[in-house]
Amino acid sequence: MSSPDVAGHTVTANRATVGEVPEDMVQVLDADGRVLDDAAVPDLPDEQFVEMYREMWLARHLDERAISLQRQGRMGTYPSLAGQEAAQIGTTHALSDSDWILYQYREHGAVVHRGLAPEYLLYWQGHEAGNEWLAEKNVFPINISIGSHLPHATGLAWAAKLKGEDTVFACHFGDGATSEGDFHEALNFAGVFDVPAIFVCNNNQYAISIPREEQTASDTIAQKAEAYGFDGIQVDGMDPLASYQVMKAAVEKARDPDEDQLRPSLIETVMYRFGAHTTADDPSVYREEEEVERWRERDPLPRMERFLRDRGLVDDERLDAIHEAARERVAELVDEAMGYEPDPEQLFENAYEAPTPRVREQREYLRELRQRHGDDALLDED
Ligand SMILES: Cc1ncc(C[n+]2csc(CCOP(=O)(O)OP(=O)(O)O)c2C)c(N)n1
Ligand SMILES: [Mg+2]
Repeated sequence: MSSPDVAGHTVTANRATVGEVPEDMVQVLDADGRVLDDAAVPDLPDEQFVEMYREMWLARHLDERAISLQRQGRMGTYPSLAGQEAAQIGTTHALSDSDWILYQYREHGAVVHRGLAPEYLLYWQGHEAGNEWLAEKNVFPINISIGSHLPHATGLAWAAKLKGEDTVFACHFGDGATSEGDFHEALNFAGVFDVPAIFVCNNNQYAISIPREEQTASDTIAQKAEAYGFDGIQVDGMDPLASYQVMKAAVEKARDPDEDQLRPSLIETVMYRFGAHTTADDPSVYREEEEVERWRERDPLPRMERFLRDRGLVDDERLDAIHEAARERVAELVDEAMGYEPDPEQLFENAYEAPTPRVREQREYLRELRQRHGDDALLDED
């Protein structure tokens, strides 16, 4: 068993393949949710453990609803998060609300912890308003271009350090993003300038159809940190308590490092994506159902439920109430998001700081069309 301390951890595992669960990653819970003999449970109030479960359950339910809405043609392409909730929710619990999160596109769990609003769904319906709302939660806009937000995380963290602030920047990305030049540039300068950035690599074993062993010849992703001079650690990303514990140590180090420590960390959260890459993907062409079933045995939700039951924090009745409240909340979010009426003028905003002559011309043309025919006629598919 590894110590949950980020500092000085050396990773020794052999190159992991998709089928394998690394043995020496940090874990608090075993695959069934029982506390491991030599593990320390994070020192948190009991209600915070229940809150972690509540958020994970809500995130899973939201995921199911989003996929169903996409299938009904009421939402756009959506990347599923099922299987990955623990890493995102566990690590975000270790941040202050004033710390910033930068994420790729799949890490809805991190946003769930910050408090969801209907606006979050708007992005996935194709409205820019969904991206804008994230700023209220200290979350940067969604990054579909893989790895492009990592240098921003380094730069933002460097700026905060120069300004004497103690803000931490948590940057989530996937295993596939580690093959981008941006990953190496960001981590290199994070080390050089010793910035308070924590790089959370959500290693869900695949970049669309490319398995982890074809992504990198390194034994682990965590060990890449060594090349940049700071700590890397591998943690069970399907264990919310281990994810919290490792992140907590990384946050403390980022804010207040010892003399011999650098502020940044690379945390590899080992996990599996249960569903398709997005609603536009068919995973059956590149992976076996048997592999999915093996990883499902490590599902973070039943594991956390087991932990809560063993500590006497929940019973059937309380769990039913948690699930019902989450269903109601998600139904409200969906209802409100579906009632959103976008302003067609938004189409011409945001690409440029000020509209170019061509954008002005197009905006004018649409205005004329709307005036001449009315919106109903323009939306009529016939
Ligand atoms: C720069 C860039 N190259 C390629 C793509 C196409 N693409 C979209 S998602 C994806 C896989 C990313 O995998 P990973 O970083 O592991 O994240 P995951 O989807 O598994 O969460 C790729 C290659 C892209 N969006 N951006
Ligand atoms: Mg991936």
